[in-house]
Amino acid sequence: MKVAREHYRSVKDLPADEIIAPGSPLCAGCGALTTLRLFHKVLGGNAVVVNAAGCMTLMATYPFTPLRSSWLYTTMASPSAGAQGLRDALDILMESGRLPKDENLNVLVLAGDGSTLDMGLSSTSGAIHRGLDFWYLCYDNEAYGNTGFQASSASPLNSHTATSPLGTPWVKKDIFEIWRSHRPPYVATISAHDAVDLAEKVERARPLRGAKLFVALATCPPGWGFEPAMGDDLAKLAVETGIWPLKEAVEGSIRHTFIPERRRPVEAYLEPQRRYRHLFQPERRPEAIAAIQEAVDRYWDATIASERP
Ligand SMILES: Cc1ncc(C[n+]2csc(CCOP(=O)(O)OP(=O)(O)O)c2C)c(N)n1
Ligand code: SF4
Repeated sequence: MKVAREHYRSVKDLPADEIIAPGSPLCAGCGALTTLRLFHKVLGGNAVVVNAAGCMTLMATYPFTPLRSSWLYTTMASPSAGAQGLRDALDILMESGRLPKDENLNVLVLAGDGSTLDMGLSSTSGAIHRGLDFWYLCYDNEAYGNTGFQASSASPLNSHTATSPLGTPWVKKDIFEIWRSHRPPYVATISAHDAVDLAEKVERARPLRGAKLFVALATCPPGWGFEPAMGDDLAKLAVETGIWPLKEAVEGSIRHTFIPERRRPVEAYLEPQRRYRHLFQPERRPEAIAAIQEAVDRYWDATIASERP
């Protein structure tokens, strides 16, 4: 079940304008880059990106950049503090008449899960609490990608990372709920696989003043261990197995924008990825696979009970 589309009926309705030119130093098949490309074209070029150190930082290595918008680089812990400085500066310039109001910019934080869920959480918590008017796009590749794929608190249960070679023993932190508990106007999960859902969410958030979070599952060929051409298949499987729910919370009230009618077994998503190979080889570990399936089933049982009429 999909919610009714309000702004875009199909991908053909998305803006044709590209804010990011082809060619970048990122890996072939980088899901984070596809997400940023889609997100930015819907948001529009009138934005300044505040980027926490991570893979996306390679997009702005002077003097080369594929971006048409402006860019501020910050430490991993401080993109939301950087966003506050930029928002204040833009507001002061407009109030004093030095910046025409129609040249106002959207302030967009762009950060990985390591920055978002771990190092930068404190400054972001403060920014949401202060009601800072900004956009936040977290590309969640489920580890510290840029430095060799070490575990972050977004790394999923039983997944291999450089620092959890036998499988991550912890459950992924729920950044959607952490943000929601701060009562910002808008929080959403998105997937580059469903560009129309992504675009619809940007439009629903656009009129809202305050902090607006978008968390995207970002397929990562070298970190997850798959051929770059398979990226969209995996993103689709993440949604169809129910591992990556598509949802939003407007002023705190949650709804799922897609409820899979018949969820595929999680194995369909896990098995093609090298980071889960130890669950299938040299011998199958049914209890570890079942733990992942049970968590997904529990989530959807509760969701369906609360959201289905
Ligand atoms: C305080 C601090 N520790 C370590 C680093 C080194 N470092 C640069 S990028 C990066 C990984 C960032 O991970 P994430 O935020 O998940 O983004 P990704 O690399 O996956 O794009 C690290 C650890 C740093 N810049 N700052
Ligand atoms: S390591 Fe992963 S997130 Fe980083 S650029 Fe490569 S594909 Fe993208």
